Amino acid sequence: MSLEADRVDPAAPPGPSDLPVLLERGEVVYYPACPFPLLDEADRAFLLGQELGRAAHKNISYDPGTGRAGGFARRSAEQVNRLHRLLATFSDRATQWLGQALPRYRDGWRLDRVSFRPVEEATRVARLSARNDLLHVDAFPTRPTNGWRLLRVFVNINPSDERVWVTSEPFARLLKRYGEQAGLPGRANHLGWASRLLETSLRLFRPARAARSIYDSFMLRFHHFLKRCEDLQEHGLKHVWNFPPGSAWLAMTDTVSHAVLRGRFALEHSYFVDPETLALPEESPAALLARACGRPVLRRAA
Ligand SMILES: O=C(O)CCC(=O)C(=O)O
Ligand SMILES: [Fe+2]
Repeated sequence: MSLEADRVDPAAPPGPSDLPVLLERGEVVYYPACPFPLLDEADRAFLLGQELGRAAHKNISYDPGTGRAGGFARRSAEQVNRLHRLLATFSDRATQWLGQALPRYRDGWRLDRVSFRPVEEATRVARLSARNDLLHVDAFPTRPTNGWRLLRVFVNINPSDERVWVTSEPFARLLKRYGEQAGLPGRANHLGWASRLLETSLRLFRPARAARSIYDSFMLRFHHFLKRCEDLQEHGLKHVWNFPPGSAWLAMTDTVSHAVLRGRFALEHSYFVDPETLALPEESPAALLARACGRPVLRRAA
């Protein structure tokens, strides 16, 4: 790998008017100190002591919409309540700060999940499409967005160790380079038999759930394609980020290609950003994809 090792940029973070443009263009915005109040020492120690419930879980997760948490090993009612309370507090504080930092998105966004990532990334074992140490842009298999953007805030709560990311080029350039190979919508056979079978069975077993939009199917296919793409993984441009303990960073992860190489104990919150509120709607992945394949890719609102 041709790693271009670099320390994170210590420059002052951008303000509310520049931030949307940077994020939508695929920059990672870094905060040397988390810009909202974090947990106190006792709560952090409690959180660092939590374990995953079963091997199937990648992370401990919390849904601020339903108040439900999952993925952790249950020990007592008191522990479960405390974990809920901590994750809900993290969600409130992150969301409050983000609303001030990004007023443009605040009224339209939908809160997705909070996750706590207790597992060391350097030694995690997962099937290829679930591996986060390979460069990719995000597409959540269980939560198609129909063009809503993925905005995520990460905080490294490890008391002593950095979390290490690699980023590469943004979606716009990856689409130009690899879109055809990944299978642009509308091209013959863009869906392999396995994807067609999956789509059909999803519809059979969950008739109430709308089929994925063309956009969502492509984003998922592109996510898998990039992880398998030797050209990108081996020869792509790489920027290494060392996020120190206590730091935070923001990114639109459907645009910035990224991978996590090392670190444990991160907190994360995802948001779905309404495409109507974007600063650069013409540069969104959905608009770029529609232009690349010459057809609409989103489902119209009913
Ligand atoms: O855990 C991280 O630092 C990022 C992993 C990742 O790529 C993801 O959650 O989509
Ligand atoms: Fe990711």
